[in-house]
Amino acid sequence: MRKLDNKTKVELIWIVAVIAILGWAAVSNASYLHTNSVNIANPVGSSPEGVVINVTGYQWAWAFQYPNGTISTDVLYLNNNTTYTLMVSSKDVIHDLYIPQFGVNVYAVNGHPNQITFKPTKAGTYIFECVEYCGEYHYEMRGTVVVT
Ligand SMILES: [Cu+2]
Repeated sequence: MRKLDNKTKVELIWIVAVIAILGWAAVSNASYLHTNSVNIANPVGSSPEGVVINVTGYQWAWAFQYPNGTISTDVLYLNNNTTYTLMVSSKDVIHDLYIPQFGVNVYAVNGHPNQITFKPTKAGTYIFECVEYCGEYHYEMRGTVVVT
């Protein structure tokens, strides 16, 4: 058998390393997509799952209305291991509610509510923000999600 020279060895190491990195990326991406695949916003209409929270974006804050009628502003209170459906709408211009921890990203459009379903599985405090530029104080449309 022919002995490999050093150049060929280095090349083989590079090839194996690149395949390993791409393989790892493919597997982690596939598992992320698998766990978040149901997390897609839809127009309101299909029957909502779990606890329904009405979310209203307006210049420049978010209001969350819970089933008992209470409203919180800029803090979203959730219970761990509970399924929620957010009914997201806007009072004025287009906003976009983004909660990266739960894979939630849903447009808030006046007259066209969208819904999204998700389930927090870890207690903690997370962030949310508006990711659609919506005017002068757009940066104020951020807050916390408190999961207990
Ligand atoms: Cu906004």
